[in-house]
Amino acid sequence: MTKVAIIGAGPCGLSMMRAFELAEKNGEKIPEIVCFDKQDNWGGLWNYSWRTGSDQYGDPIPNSMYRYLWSNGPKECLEFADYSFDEHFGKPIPSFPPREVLFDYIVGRVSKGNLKSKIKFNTRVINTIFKNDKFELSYQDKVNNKIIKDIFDFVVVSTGHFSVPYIPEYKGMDTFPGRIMHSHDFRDAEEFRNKDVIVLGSSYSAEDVALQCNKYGAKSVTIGYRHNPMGFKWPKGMKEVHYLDRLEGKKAIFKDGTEQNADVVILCTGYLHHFPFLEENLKLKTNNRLYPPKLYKGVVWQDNHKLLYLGMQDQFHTFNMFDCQAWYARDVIMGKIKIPNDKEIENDINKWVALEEKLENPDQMIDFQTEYTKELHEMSDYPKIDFELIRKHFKEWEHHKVEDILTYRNKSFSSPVTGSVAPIHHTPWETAMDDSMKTFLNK
Ligand code: FAD
Ligand code: NA7
Repeated sequence: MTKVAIIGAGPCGLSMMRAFELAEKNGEKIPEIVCFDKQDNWGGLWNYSWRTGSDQYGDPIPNSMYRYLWSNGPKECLEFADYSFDEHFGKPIPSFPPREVLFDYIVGRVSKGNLKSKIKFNTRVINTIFKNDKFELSYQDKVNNKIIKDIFDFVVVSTGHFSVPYIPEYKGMDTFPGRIMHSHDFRDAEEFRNKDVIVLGSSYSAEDVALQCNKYGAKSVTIGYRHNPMGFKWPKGMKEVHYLDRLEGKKAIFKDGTEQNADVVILCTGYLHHFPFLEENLKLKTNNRLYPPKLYKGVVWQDNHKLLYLGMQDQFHTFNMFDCQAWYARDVIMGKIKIPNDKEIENDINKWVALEEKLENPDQMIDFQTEYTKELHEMSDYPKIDFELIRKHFKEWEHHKVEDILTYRNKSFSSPVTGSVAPIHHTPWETAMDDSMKTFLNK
């Protein structure tokens, strides 16, 4: 019997398991599945952990999410086609839920059957080699500190790529008297109340960590961008300046001459695609981009079609794109989709990479990833979902952010699955200090 290893039980790994589960429900004979996760629960990054550094077994913590994290895009854009928010919560809920609510939704879909029994928790895959047309996986049972080996026909890598921080160095860091940390280790903005905070970076983490610090009472927040400023209308107490030149004692000195007192520097400088558990010729090597090369249809490893990667793209689309990838991967594994010859694969990858390299603004990037997801969607029986509406929502969301970065999370969107319109949340995001599911759902 064909045997499949799924490495990681975050949203991508769970999409993969769900795809097989539905095929089985349809009467198809599915392969044997073993899923591994190094955490003690499923949900990936959405499974919040207070821990930073390494866990009780000495293994690096994958979690990068923090307290008071609210969805950074409309939930309607990530809705599962086969399991709507209305179905899970029994009523329409607002468009920008906090982390706990999304965690509940993700695991709700997979909790009804027996999928959890197929996951080995607290189990870290440490090595994968390909020989004699099979994969030999070595994994560590962390609790009992045992190394075990097993053989698989296919490997699905769904380990995420926002867990291993990229940490640049700036002049003066070695003598800075305050705290220097990466957003990977950021957990609670309360820590920075009355502090002068420097945030470096200009993407999602920089934006959200900076806003969080401001919301929870930092004295000042100064964002240092490298290439392009985010350019939002920042509220009182926040500013965005060009690139940190150096730290001198407690002073941060920027390229544009700005000098700012600093208690803490938070590096929101992104993450590394890091696969220490794969042999060299199986490793995807890429920066964070919308179309990493060497992945046919963004999923199948060009040099070995029995190795599949999920969710390795930079992301506008998330959960339903992961689903489209997983449904496609399932059909490749089950032989329902045939992979073309090497030349066609190369041409297809090159076509997407060339298109990606021409993208100039967020609207074009949204179009690009929507087209990619739609193409995948058409290749499997993933249920109907309105990607044109999702495209429209993403563009509207981008424009809401430009209008006012403090209020974009107070808006409402309609579901691409059920058509229902989200109610406006009872408390505007700027003043909603409690992010618990109970408070979010119950008022
Ligand atoms: P992950 O969620 O990272 O899950 C990977 C899993 O693999 C983990 O459980 C990990 O333990 C396991 N694993 C890793 N290595 C091994 C190994 N060697 N052996 C066994 N198991 C292993 N997306 C949104 O849609 N909306 C948001 O608001 C949003 N906010 C975000 C905020 C932050 C701070 C970050 C970092 C990301 C955010 N994202 C958001 C994007 C997020 O990456 C995706 O939503 C999603 O979690 C990706 O799923 P994944 O399964 O690919 O990876
Ligand atoms: P991203 O989106 O990969 O962004 C990384 C950012 O880091 C980006 O703005 C880079 O700026 C910046 N960067 C990288 N190196 C440096 C140095 N040396 N100095 C200053 N800035 C630097 O990662 P995020 O953590 O923001 O987002 C990851 C996920 O978390 C995302 O999917 C969200 O949903 C939440 P550049 O543009 O290259 O100048």
